Amino acid sequence: MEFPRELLTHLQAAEKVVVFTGAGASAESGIPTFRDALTGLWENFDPMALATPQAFDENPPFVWGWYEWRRALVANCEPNPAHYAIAEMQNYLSSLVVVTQNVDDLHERAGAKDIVRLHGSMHHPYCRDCHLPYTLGPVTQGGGEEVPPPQCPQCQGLVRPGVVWFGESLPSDAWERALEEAAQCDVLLSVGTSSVVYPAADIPRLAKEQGACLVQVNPDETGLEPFLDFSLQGPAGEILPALVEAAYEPA
Ligand code: BV8
Ligand code: ZN
Repeated sequence: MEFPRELLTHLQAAEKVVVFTGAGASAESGIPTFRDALTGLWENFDPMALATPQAFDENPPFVWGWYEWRRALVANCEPNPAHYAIAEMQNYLSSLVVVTQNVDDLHERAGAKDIVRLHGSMHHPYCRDCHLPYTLGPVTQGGGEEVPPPQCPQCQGLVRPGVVWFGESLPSDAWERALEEAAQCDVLLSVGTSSVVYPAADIPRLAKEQGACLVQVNPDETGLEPFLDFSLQGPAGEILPALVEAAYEPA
């Protein structure tokens, strides 16, 4: 796979790289993205009807069951070559920060060390009432049925998924860190995101405005096109390993 010489030079000269990822980074692991027509999780559910605090309050077992279904799916998936290539890049840079919108644990499982989670994690639920973190047991059900959420051992409140729902603000520490890293990076790789969910979708643009080289890895076009320095069209699982090799491990 060929890459523009200028892009390779940017990556070789870079000290700090931010890899900004969305659902597409996990697609080749077998995890449906939110919007891809055939596999989108939301294909079968109304996203605004599920990924909101209102939905959980209205029907806790239905929403908790959806997250347990997803957790079972993720538990049975493996990181894909995109996740491993991102972790590999760490060896060649003084700083590589993964800023992810995803709530799966595939970046960790592939060895990424510095991860900023803008939308939380499906693996770290907490009590809706007293916010006590809750430790999940091994995932049991994968059938997509309703599952009553656990009760908080401290206040008997309902345990909720540890993700940021629509209408909820992002964790301030993660958001502040993401802004800081976007402002300081030499290159930002936007991987597998349709760039339509805010405020996360502002991160690549902010990096560009502060002088970073902005690269997109996505088979499709996204809202980011007008701001890109380089657009690498194709699946991240193929492009990223080739890019890391071309930039850092030339034959
Ligand atoms: C906030 C966690 C305010 C949960 C997620 C109108 C009504 C209501 C709200 C809004 C509105 N207009 C704007 C808003 C704000 C809203 C928003 O942006 N809505 C959008 C839909 C318009 N944002 C919010 O509500 C945010 N909070 O604004 O708070 C506030 C402020 C102060 C105080 C109080 C409140 C919170 C948003 C977070 C929502 N939670 N996830 C869960 O996961 O269940 S978002 C969820 O969807 C994901 O986390 C992800 O971020 C997003 C999906 O986006 P992508 O990751 O980009 O995935 P997508 O499927 O879209 O695209 C996949 C891409 O991959 C595609 O481009 C595809 O081509 C590509 N691809 C496919 N295969 C591959 C590939 N790429 C590479 N390789 C491949 N192989
Ligand atoms: Zn509680």
